[in-house]
Amino acid sequence: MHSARVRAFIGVGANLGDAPATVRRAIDACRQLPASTFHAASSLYRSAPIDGGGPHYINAVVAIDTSLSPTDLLAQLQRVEAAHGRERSVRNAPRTLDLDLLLYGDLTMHCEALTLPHPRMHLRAFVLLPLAELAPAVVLPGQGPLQQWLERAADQHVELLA
Ligand code: PH2
Ligand code: MG
Ligand code: MG
Repeated sequence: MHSARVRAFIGVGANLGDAPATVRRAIDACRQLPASTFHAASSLYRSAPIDGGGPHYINAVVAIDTSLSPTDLLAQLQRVEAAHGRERSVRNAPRTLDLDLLLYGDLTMHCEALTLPHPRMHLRAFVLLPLAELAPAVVLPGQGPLQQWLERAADQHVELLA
């Protein structure tokens, strides 16, 4: 059976415990997602928390090709978060692992469980910089070219991990 594959981008973030190790393990977990093929992972980046507290974050972006629906993919990402000890408390609380579905092809959708593109991704250099490594020419559906948002976020300090 042939099912259509969609390029999806996943934001990976962690700011508790050994965050670089957690992000690397999460990237590996993305290689194992069902009905999906791993495409690429960005470098790791370090930045201060935005709209939240706690230690600095480590962030990365992963690209996969998937035949999972957006909501099935989200459920898989939440399963990986839970397997890495994520506890959901208040919004933007420090987290051992955060996996955000950023883009699902050029789909836009808005429901209680999932908004695509991720509603704040275009404002956050810690998402835009790693995404630009993988897809420099991508246009964020409904929001415009990634490069345009990257320029606007140029004042946010994000450090490339060696
Ligand atoms: N994630 C948040 C809130 N703030 N700040 C940084 N630097 N990196 C994140 O991944 C992050 C954040 C909510 O998910
Ligand atoms: Mg999240
Ligand atoms: Mg997040």
